[in-house]
Amino acid sequence: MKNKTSQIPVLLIAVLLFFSLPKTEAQTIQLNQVGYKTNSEKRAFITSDSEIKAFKIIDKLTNQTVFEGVVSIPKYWQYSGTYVGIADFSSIQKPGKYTIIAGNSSKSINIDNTVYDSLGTKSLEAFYLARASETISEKYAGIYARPLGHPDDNVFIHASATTEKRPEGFKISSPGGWYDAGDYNKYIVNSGITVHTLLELYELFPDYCKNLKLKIPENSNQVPDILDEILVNLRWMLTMQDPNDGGVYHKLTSKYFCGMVMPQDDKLDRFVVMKTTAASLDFAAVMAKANRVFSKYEKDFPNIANSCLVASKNAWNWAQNHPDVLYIQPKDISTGEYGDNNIEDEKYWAAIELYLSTKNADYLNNLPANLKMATPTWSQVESLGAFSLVSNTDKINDTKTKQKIDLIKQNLLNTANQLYQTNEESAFKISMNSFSWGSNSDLANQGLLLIHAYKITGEKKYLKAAEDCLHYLLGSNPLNMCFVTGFGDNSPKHIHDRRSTADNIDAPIPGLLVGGPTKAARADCGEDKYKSSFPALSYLDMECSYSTNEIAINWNAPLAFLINAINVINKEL
Ligand SMILES: [Ca+2]
Ligand SMILES: [Ca+2]
Repeated sequence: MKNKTSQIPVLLIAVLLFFSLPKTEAQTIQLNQVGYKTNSEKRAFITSDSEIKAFKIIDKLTNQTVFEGVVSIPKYWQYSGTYVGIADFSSIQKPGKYTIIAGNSSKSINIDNTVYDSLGTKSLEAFYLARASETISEKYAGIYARPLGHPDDNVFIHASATTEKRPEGFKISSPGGWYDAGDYNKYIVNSGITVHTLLELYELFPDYCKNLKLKIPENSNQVPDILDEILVNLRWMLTMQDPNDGGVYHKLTSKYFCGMVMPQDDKLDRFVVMKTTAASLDFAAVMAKANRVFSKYEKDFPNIANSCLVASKNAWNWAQNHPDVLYIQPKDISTGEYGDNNIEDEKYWAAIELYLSTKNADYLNNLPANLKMATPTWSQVESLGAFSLVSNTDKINDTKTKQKIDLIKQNLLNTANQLYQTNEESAFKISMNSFSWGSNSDLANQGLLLIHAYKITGEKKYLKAAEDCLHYLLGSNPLNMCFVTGFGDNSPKHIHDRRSTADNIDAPIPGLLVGGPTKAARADCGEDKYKSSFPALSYLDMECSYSTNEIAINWNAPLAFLINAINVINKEL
C-alpha cells in the first residue's frame, strides 16, 4: 500500500549493489506463507549473515521483474539473536503468484483477496474434528473421520465435588463438547474463553459469519454454521452445572492422562471435579453472552437462549455465595489444572455480560472503576468483558453507565497503544516481547485486542498491527514456520495431539495453531533437543514437545477470530 516512488534514487543504487553481490552467502527470507490480501502491508524479513541490500519480485506468470527495492538497514532482534532487514513490497497489489529474490535466496509469494478464505474455515472446522461423544463422519472430516469417543454418559462425581444430593460415586451424564487440546479432557475455564472468542467473532461480524459455510453435519439447517459448532460446546457446558445449587464443576476428566491413543480407545473412568468460583463465573459470562446471540434463533433452538440466561444467573448467584473457591488439584488427579489465584477479572467479565443481557446496571455496581486491560488468556479475562461492550454499545442508554464504559474502552485503547508501540519497535513487526507457554496464542489474542481497538477508533494502524500478528503466525518469524498445520510450505508435522499421533495418518489434523516458541518447559523432550537458547527459536516440531507443539481450543479460537476478522474487514475497506 505504501507508495514506493519516492525511493527511486535509492532504488537505482540498490539495484546496482544487488547485481554486484556475491552469490554464495547464506541467508533466508521469511514471509507469510499463506499469502497477502491485495491491500495488505507486505513485508519479507531478511535474516542474513552478510548484508543484503536489495531484492526483486518476479511475476511467476510472465517471468518479468515487477518490483525492485531496498532492504531496510538490519535491526537486531534480541529474541532470536538475528539481524533482520525488511523488504517491503506493499505496492504490489495485483493478484498473482510471485517470487521474491534476495541475495541467493528466493521464496514464493501469494497475493490474492481469497488467500485467507481456506484457513478461515479450516480453523473453525478444527472444532468439529475435536468433538467428543459423536462419530466424526467421513462426509465432513474426510480421512480424519473416526468412531465416537468418550460418550460421557456415565461420569462420576469426584470426592472433591460431593453434595448431599450428589454423593461420591453418583453418576451424571455430561456428553459432547470439544476435547481441550492434545488430551481428551474438558475444562470449563478454557471452554469459557474459547466459546467467548467465537461468539465475539459472530457478534462483531454477523453477516460475514452467516455466510461462512463449514464442513459440519449441521451445514444444511438455517443457522449459521459457526453457531451450530459453538452450540456443541455450550450444550456440554450446561451439563457441568449442578442443577441443585447452580455451581459449576471445574473440569470433566480422567484421573490421569491416557496414552497416545485414539478417543474411542481411551476407556478410563471420567469424573467431574470440584466446583470453583472461576468456573462458575466464566460459565456465567459465556451463558449470558450466548443468551444474546441465540435469542435470535429461538425458532431453531427453542428455549436455548432462555436456558442460558437462567443458567448464567444461577452460576453468578453461586459465585456470590462462594466468592473465593479456588481450584485445588485433588491428590488422585493429575490432568490439567487451569488453576487461577486471581478471580477479580472473572467477576468483572461475568458482571458485564450479565449487564448486557439483562440491562440491569446493578451488575456493574462493584466493578473496579479503572481496571488495566491485559491481553486475554484463559486466566486473565477482564478484556473479554470490554470486548463485549465494544460490540454492544448500541444497547447502552444511561449516561452514568456510558461514562463507565468510555473509561473501560480507554483502558482497552491504552493496552492497544502499548502493543502498537512494541510492534513499531520490533524487528519482526510483532506486538509481543515475551515468549510464554502458548506464545502463538498470546500473539493471536493481541491481534484480537488490536481488532477491537480498530473497531472502536477506525484507525488503520491497529488493523495493520493485528495483521502483522497473523503474518508472524503464518511464516514471518525467525523459524520460518507457518505455525498452522496443513498451511504454508513449512508447517508443524509432529504435533503433540493424541488423535494426530494415533490415527496412522502422516499429515496432522489441519487448521491447528501450535503453541509456539517458549523456554517454559524444555524438559518435555530434553533440554539438549532444543537447539537454541533464544526464546523465539525455542521450538521443536516433535510430539514430545507439549510446551511448544501442542494444540488447544483456546489457541485456535483467537486464530479463527483473527483470520476471519481480517478477512471480513478487508472486504469492507
Ligand atoms: Ca448451519
Ligand atoms: Ca483470573
